[in-house]
Amino acid sequence: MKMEREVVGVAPAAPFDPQIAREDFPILRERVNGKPLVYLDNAASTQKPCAVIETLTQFYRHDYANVHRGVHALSQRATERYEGARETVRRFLNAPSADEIVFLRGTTEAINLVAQSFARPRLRRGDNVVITALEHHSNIVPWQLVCATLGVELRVVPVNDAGELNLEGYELMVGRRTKLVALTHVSNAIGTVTPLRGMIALAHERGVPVLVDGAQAVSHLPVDVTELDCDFYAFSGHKVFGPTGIGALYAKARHLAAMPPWQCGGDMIRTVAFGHTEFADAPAKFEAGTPNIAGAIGLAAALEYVEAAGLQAIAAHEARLLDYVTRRLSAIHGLRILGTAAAKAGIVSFTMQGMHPHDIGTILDAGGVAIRAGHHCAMPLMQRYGIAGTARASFALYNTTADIDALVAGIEEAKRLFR
Ligand code: C6P
Repeated sequence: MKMEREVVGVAPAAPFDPQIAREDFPILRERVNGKPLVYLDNAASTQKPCAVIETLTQFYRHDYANVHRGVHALSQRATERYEGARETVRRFLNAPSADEIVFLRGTTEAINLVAQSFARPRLRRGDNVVITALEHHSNIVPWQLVCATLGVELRVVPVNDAGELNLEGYELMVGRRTKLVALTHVSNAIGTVTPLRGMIALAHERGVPVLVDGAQAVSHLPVDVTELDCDFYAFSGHKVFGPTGIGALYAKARHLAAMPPWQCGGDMIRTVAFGHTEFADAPAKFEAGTPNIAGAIGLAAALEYVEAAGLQAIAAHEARLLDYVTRRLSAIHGLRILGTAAAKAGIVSFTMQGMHPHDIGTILDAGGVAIRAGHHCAMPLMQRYGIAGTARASFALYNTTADIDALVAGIEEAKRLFR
């Protein structure tokens, strides 16, 4: 089968005004080192709109209690809001059922759950798991751990210099003994958007389930798990304007039904006796203990905020920012952009001749510009390019071309200091 490269189609959308969005984020009015904050570290974590901050405050002030336990009014209210949040996540991902949404701490915990509960019992010596060279450590190390203990091969789809996956290599790698494909939707380190549809279809033709790491996609692109037909989709709330410590795993119902629980305790059982325990159905089976109730409710507020802004409009706005930053940075002598894939989300990674990425980050910070510098928890990808790390600017709906001008001015200042 020949796979077409998917170029991310951004449908024309109503013009999006980042200035209006900025009003919703109080932290953007902060000054840092005496300068107005320019926040370009959204891939690490996004800032929170009033809608989320106020939802959390309102919940703790008026509705807070533990969930699924009490007959009293507050517990019922909290339970309704928590389960309502699950329905919001379902709608956001267009999953068939809210029972297919498991609340977890984030992407990392979601991938570890799939590795331990789905993959481990199915893997036999001589099998393989396929990942890609673009992965974050969270989508490498959990697989390494299960593969190493079971004598399973970890196969890695390579990337070309532009940061695009080698799809011919992928076709050859997914074989008779492949038990799972795990790949990122958007690379956190260089911004590549992977051609998911074709890759999932190919894996499915060969009977192989697919996990998608959606940590960097959900705040940038519309995600439809039904259309993608992925088996698992993981994301973190804090990267989509929600609280930290909350995220979700979408998993097809039949997989969840077949997976044993990974952590055990309260709320995930039907009956317990000393001789035998009967587990609850999914998703409760995977949510042992008191969950992050406020986190889930705050996440739902964040997703509603994003839905109201419109992901098509956000994607179109960020595409314009990416275009602008790429043009501005390309004009800087001695600057190298890492990742020039045809399909990219709002992330730009770069190095500067004669300068360590940390120095770039420190000088930019002095000017109030927040970026991330380092390996971005993607050390194998850095090794692929023969570098230790990059400076990375990553965008969200509230960023403007003025933010990019401040970034460029900071880089020029760094060049001047290092001359
Ligand atoms: N990337 C970054 O600065 P958690 O920590 O579980 O919320 O997300 C982990 C994770 C998994 N996959 C991808 C593609 C990611 O980008 C991240 C987090 C941050 O790029 C922090 S290292």
